[in-house]
Amino acid sequence: MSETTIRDVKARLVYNSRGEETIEVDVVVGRSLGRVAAPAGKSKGEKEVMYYPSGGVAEAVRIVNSEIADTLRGLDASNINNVEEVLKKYDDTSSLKKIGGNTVYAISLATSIAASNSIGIPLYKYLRIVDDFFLPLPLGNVIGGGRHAGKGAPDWQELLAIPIGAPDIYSAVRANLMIHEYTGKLLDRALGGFTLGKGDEGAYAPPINTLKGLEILKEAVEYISDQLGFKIGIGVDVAASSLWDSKTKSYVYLTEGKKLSKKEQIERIVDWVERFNLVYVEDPLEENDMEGFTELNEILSGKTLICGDDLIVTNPQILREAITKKAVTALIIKPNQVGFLTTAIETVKLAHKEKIVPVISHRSGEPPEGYLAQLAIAWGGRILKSGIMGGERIAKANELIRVSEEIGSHKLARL
Ligand code: 2PG
Ligand code: MG
Repeated sequence: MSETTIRDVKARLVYNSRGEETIEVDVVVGRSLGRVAAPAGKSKGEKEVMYYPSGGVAEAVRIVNSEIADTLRGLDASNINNVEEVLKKYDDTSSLKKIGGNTVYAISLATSIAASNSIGIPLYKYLRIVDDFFLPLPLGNVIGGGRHAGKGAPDWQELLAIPIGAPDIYSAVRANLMIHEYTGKLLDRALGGFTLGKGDEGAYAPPINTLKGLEILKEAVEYISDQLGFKIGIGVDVAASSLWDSKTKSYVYLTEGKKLSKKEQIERIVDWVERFNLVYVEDPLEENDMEGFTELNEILSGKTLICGDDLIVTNPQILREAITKKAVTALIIKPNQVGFLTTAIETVKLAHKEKIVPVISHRSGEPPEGYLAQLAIAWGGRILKSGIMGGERIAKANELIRVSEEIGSHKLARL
């Protein structure tokens, strides 16, 4: 047995930050353990793989323990392709409906973690695809709504802060936390009392519309930016597929009692990008409207990052199409949208080659671990979208701080 031989694989059912069932996989390599629980989205892209087989998490756990584990035992964990080949043989469907994308993700990543532990190097070095390491800029939700909150919260899913001028990772993380805290005070003042209630990703979920939310966030960002003495940007995830009504072909704003046509939606995005100096706009249009993305990208050219999440779902073929159509300047990387770690890596490499900014991202239902930060560093993600508040979000920021001790806290990405 070599030091990277897989000795054991075991799956179990645990829970994510939203209290939903999820799969957790243990992989033992030599004397080392890799343990990964999968995340889950609520505003999911139509073209994402299926998370689980029809019997849900329990069936996925049974399949791993009784049909997959034996075949994986004895394989070399340092050859991730061989491990993923076994999973591809078991499930050759493009949607991964037999085994589930979350099952594949948890096995692939747990294997890599166990292998990196057994040979004694950190995960970000083990999975590296870049020559030079830098820390991603943390992008975090301050105010939110959409599918991540209840009725009355903003229609746009995420109003975000990104400390683009921070001199080091400590100031970057602190800036986001200070903005979050100060925004709570501003909301309390604006609403004449606010419960400080939060949505799925730790962003405040106040009873206000998106425009009011952006005004309050702008005030908070300017105040904290002045205090800290560096530039902080505002970003948004519109998650426009959640607003889209295919019957009336309109974007429905429940909080405002309004429906916008595609043209009006584009006008609103352009207006608010200018008014609030937005540096990052994710999914401004619904996921099947790549032409709309192209149109918007042309109008806003260079003014802001246009990022595709539900549009591209970490899929290299769709990214290729988006590049040809000049639809985006950034894309979200969520490995469980495609299941296989190697597919996510292929997508990131393509993004680098075509100068598209990779944004490594959490999901709204997360496990309370920090691995995602290591993936962002390994893959040269210029942005890590991982929220601000809540144990499962802080875990990623803390991991950035830990790794910064090795690669230098000043080595922060620039947009
Ligand atoms: C998104 C994500 C994460 P979900 O839309 O970008 O913020 O949400 O995980 O629900 O898809
Ligand atoms: Mg999104």
